[in-house]
Amino acid sequence: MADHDNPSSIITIERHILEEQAFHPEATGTLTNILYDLALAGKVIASKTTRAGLAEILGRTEDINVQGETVLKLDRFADLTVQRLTDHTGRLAGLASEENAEFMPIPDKYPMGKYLLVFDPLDGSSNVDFNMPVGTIFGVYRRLRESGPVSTEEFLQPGRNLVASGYIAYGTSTIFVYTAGHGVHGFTLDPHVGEFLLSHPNIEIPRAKYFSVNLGYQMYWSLGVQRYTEYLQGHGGGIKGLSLRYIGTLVSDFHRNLLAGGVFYYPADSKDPNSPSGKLRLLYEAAPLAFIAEQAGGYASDGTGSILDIEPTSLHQRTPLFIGNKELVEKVEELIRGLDS
Ligand code: AFP
Repeated sequence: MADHDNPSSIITIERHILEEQAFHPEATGTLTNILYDLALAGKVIASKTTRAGLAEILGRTEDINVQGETVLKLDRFADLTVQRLTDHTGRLAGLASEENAEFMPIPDKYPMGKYLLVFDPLDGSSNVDFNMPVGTIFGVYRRLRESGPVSTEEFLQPGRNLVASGYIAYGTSTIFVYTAGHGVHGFTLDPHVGEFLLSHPNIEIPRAKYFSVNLGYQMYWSLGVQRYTEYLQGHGGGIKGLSLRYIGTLVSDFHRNLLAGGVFYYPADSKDPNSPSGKLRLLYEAAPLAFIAEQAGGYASDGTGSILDIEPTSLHQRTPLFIGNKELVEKVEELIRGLDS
């Protein structure tokens, strides 16, 4: 951890992202600025989440989003904040958000850039009512065509194509974690200074301490996933000593396991016949976090192979997700191969 009482050890997010740019001599600074725009969006959203219990913003709207869920005002605020802070800069060619059925092209009055942004503006929003942590997840792709109007197909890129991804966790403090392919770095928002300061350089997942899953759905899982859960609980020669922690906000569960070691999973289940692949979205949640996991020495799988290799077929595609320490995620692949195929 950095010593923020000593000015010479303070590294702001702007400085860090700029220094990362040195890894890419051909870089124009556009990606750097997109990340900085997202950090600003994180600050604005954090200013609302910390006041959620007080402000009029808390409460449900009449609307139902594309996932069939009630949209909270805070979701809409976060969605619009990311759009407003990124759509006019000439850096992006389009945005796709979990909250909108179709992708959002850049308005005609603004210049078009060469990057695409995918994001989940407020992950875990059903936790807002209970003063629990929430987060924003994002991924940045290069667009596939040099020019012309953007199409949905350009967003349907495998996670391997991500040039950067990250999340902002709004918890006891606000933390911005990102990778641009050279390690994973975390920054904590200093509310007095109003800036994200480097607090977690070069994050690597340590030995596993936790497993995180909604055990309430156990009866709906395949045999392989049931055995895996027993393995994590130490039964029949399984791994001993893991603790169970589950918040129900993917960003927060992932962030804890990234720093402390562990595996999070949301498997396929038979609970809802309309959603056989579980609940999580490939584009907005699984792929961006999978890139971070791999950069931190971990791994993310859908139970059969890497999340990063999945070619999406639709914007709101769902996927089973197992993410965290590599050997723990590989173990579920082995059990699913042996018991479910
Ligand atoms: P909400 O945004 O509707 O709260 O969903 C959060 C989420 O997509 C993800 O952040 C959690 O890990 C997961 O759902 C929790 O789902 P369960 O409530 O089914 O366990």
